[in-house]
Amino acid sequence: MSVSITVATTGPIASKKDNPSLPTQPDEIAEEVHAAFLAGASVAHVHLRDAQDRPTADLNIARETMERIAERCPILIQLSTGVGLDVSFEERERLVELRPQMATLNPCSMSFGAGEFRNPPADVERMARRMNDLGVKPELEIYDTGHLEAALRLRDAGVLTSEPMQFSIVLGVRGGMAATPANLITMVERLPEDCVWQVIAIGRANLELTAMGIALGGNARAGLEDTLFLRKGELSQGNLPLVQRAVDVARALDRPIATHDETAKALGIGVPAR
Ligand code: KMH
Ligand code: ZN
Repeated sequence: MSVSITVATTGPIASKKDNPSLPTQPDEIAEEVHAAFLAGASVAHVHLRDAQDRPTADLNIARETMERIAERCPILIQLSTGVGLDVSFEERERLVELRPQMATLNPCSMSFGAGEFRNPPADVERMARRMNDLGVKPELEIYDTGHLEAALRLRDAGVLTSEPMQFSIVLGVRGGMAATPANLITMVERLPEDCVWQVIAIGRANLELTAMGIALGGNARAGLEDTLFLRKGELSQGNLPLVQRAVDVARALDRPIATHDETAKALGIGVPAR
């Protein structure tokens, strides 16, 4: 089974002070996504920043970023609806109106570092229904064991109808599950049959848990959103080294890298007409 690699170039938290190679502006993001695509990434997980590099759900910036990516390569675009902790849910949910092929859906509220990540049940349900209506594939971000049950309840209630379900098991956010092999295995054992899943390993355990996810049959995510470092004390010079590393791990484990059309097919979504 091939591995679909997602590049997560930017995220909501880090700044260029933390890693000067962090892409924040549409052209910078598109350049990094293109390099990742050429290295094997088939999905781009996209966070937007305004001109001052603050997280934003501005639709013009989103449109411009999507266009800049699309003119470079046919990678599948997954807009983050997490956006950033200081952006209201109402602004965040409007991003799905741009009809990216995919968008994240964070099913529960939680503490997130020193902040609060607000995803109230009624709002989540409304966004899930809208994603269904617009044909935007949800990627369910699972930060704790109960988040999986919340997602499955939405499926059982007929709110989430897209098959196969697509999950990210997020490990290492302060406020969510710790980044440990035991937590990963517990979550993998509890996933529903026939779903698509990947590990999002935040911070120091990024390499080990990404490799474990691939070894266990999952997809992989790589990029500066999840770790700014290639190894202790060594900043990654952009997203490419992290993507290349995930590709190398997958190949070492004898799992070929999925093209963007193979990924689209596995997810049951249309290939971009570009
Ligand atoms: N950085 C992630 C753990 C999303 O993109 O929807 C949180 C996040 C959510 O950024
Ligand atoms: Zn994100």
